[in-house]
Amino acid sequence: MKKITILGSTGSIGVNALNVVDDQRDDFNVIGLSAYKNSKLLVEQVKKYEPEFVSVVDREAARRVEQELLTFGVKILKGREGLLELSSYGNVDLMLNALVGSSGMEPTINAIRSKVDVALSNKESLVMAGSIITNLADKTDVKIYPVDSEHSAIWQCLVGEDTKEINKIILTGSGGPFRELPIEKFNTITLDRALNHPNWEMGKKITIDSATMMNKGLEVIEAQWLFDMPTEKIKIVIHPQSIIHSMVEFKDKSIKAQLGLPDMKIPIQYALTYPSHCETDWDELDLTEIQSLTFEKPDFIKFPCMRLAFDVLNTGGTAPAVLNVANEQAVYRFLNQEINFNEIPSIIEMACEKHDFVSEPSLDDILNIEKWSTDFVKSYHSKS
Ligand code: MN3
Repeated sequence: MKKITILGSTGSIGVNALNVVDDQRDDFNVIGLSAYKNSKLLVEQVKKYEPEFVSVVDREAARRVEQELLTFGVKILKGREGLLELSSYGNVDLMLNALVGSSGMEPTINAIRSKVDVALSNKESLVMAGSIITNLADKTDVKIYPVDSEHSAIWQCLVGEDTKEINKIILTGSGGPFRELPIEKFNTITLDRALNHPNWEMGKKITIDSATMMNKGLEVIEAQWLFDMPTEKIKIVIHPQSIIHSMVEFKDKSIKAQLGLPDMKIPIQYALTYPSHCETDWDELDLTEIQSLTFEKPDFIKFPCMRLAFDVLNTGGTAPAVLNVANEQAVYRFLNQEINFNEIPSIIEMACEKHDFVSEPSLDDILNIEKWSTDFVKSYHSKS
């Protein structure tokens, strides 16, 4: 039985992961769960999976959870410190990090320090601190298993291969809801339209990241660290049907691709059960029904967030962390309807230009830059 902790168990990835656990109930023992503030769902999960620990970041929600679970033998860890404590707990085999945003970085580092393998859905961890995390994982011999569907696809394509023979990695992306919208109309984009993704059901932050295409940019950075690839060997191809989840081209120009219906349960389960592909009763992909798979070049003019991601990757140091935090804060402001869609990339670009660059940042440098970038975006006055 694999002992697992799931951070962000009440979010979209966390809920899907528990569905996977339901299907493979004899293989997993859930030791820890964590939520930000969804106390109702967390209490249900605790009653069902009987973990030893839960962490609740929001204090008010933590009190509610405590009251509901008075007679339950579960230790409740509160606040941000509680989350950091849960992620440092070493007596588990695998921690799924399904937290949203830069708050997921320290928990990833904690798990690796405690020699716990990480199934990583929180791509922001690697965007913020890719060098620190990959060095630490090497030193402690901890494995990082990708959960992001594109990276899971690449990982599956690389089973049995020599990574020195990779010619390039081809990340596919659906293009989001505004792929066909002319650039002149981008100033009319409303929150509702941006929250309406054509193929994937996801949380709000990543749905907006998909609309701006920053999600693909973050994934380029994530791929660089996961697969130790130089920037010039990572390409983006737009593939609106989201059936091919990514590809690897080898030196002989042979290309391997991984296909499947756009359902996050597939990459989640592979990360939890690797190297096995376990039996499921999920829907099958019928290519005769899909009929055609199409591909386009990415549009870096319409979607400047993708260009910014390649820029910070080339700059290195603290630049990707600034991009990540500025993006996150800008997305929250867009979700609060305080700024318009076009302002997201401009704010990020300003933050990247203005920050005090550090070329080989320590964890403290990154935490300082996180604070600076947050303040920078919060103090921005919208022009709309
Ligand atoms: Mn993805």
